[in-house]
Amino acid sequence: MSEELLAKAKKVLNDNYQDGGFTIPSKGLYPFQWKWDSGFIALGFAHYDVAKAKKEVETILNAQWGNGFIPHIVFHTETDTYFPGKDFHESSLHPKSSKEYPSTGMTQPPVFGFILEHLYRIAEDKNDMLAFIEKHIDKVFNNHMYFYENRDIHKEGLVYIYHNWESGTDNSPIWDDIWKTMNPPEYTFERRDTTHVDAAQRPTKREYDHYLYIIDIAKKYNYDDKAIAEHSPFLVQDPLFNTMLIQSNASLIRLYELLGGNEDITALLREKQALSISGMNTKLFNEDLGAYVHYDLRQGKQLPYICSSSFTPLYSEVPDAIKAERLVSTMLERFGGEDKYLCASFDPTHERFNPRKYWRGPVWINVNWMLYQGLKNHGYNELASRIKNDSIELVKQNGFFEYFDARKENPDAENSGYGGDNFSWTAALLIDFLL
Ligand code: 9WN
Repeated sequence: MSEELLAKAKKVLNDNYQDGGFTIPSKGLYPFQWKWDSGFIALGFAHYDVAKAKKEVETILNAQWGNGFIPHIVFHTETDTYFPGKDFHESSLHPKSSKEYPSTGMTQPPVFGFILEHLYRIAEDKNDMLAFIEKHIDKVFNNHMYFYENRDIHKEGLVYIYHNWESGTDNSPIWDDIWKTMNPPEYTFERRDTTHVDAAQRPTKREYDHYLYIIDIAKKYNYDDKAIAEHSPFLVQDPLFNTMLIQSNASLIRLYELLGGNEDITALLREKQALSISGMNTKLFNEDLGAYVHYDLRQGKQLPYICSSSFTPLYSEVPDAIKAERLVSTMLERFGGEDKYLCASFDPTHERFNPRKYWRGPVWINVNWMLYQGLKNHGYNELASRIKNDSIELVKQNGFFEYFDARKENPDAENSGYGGDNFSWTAALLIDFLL
């Protein structure tokens, strides 16, 4: 059975691979290369087609800007089946943007440090992979320095995101509190996503108005980081984003050590790492909730909600044994009932939970993969296995969807897989789970 599932997963990835040397997340819905998707996709390919794994990473890193920034979408091809496309984003407004590759002017979570380390773990020919890593590692390091130099405005080791799309968790109920502080104009535009997917599973039109308005403000300042930090109505320190930076820092340090030399770089990374870990624990941990939460820099306060991002610091050295235990009990108490698959993207006990809508409740395989790694690293093997088995089960029963209903008994639909079908990271990470 798992052989069959594995073969299907490989087919999804192979079918989504494009001639330009990158993989789309899902046909129709997402026709370009996305940043964090491409990291997870490379991990899947690494198990059976190393050349494609390397190409995926190489292609996105080629689109890096002169200041180290790596964009969230790279528009390698022309198509108007996605909105907003390159004409809306206009990355050329930024003086250091790539001249060759049009992109968005926002980013996504920093995956590539730990992805490079996983590629090395999986590779049979370690020397060959090390040579690949040596060629690309400085780009990833420069990307981390971009974050620390431009987005850590209080020099506390925590970097900000200025758009909900930067978080990767686009319409999380966490952002509802921020939308209340804004009153964007009513944009006129043609939605494309809802021509591919049931509108009940996607963000609302009004939410899109907010998304577009923040981009318009960033564009007004030519995507200048300082101006964005000053003027963006959305400015948040996200526990998932910062965890991924920290976990990627740790991988970079180990890889640089493996390569030898580079003492200045590793010393700098260690210094940043210590600051970031302490920032996470002092500013983003919420004692009452027993979880990490988002911090709204605009309003100067924590956003006191628990979502799957709240547990992802387990995928790093951020929580000590006591905090790790706290996280696990919060997860089990609120998200872990016997009637549920782990791990819902938003607190199932909260009124804002919606089991079918995107990041407002459904289970996502990439977050599950990070939680699995984290739980294992912190010694919670049984819970790690539960998350892994739940992920495999959801895909086996429903197919390679973008997200899944966390309820084991689903009264609303026969199929509990939602959003895009034949979704690349679901396939890629399933391969890693199975092998
Ligand atoms: C906007 C590609 C991306 C993922 C995000 C996911 C979704 C895009 C959209 O798809 O976002 O970036 O148009 O909804 O939320 O995490 O990277 O798979």
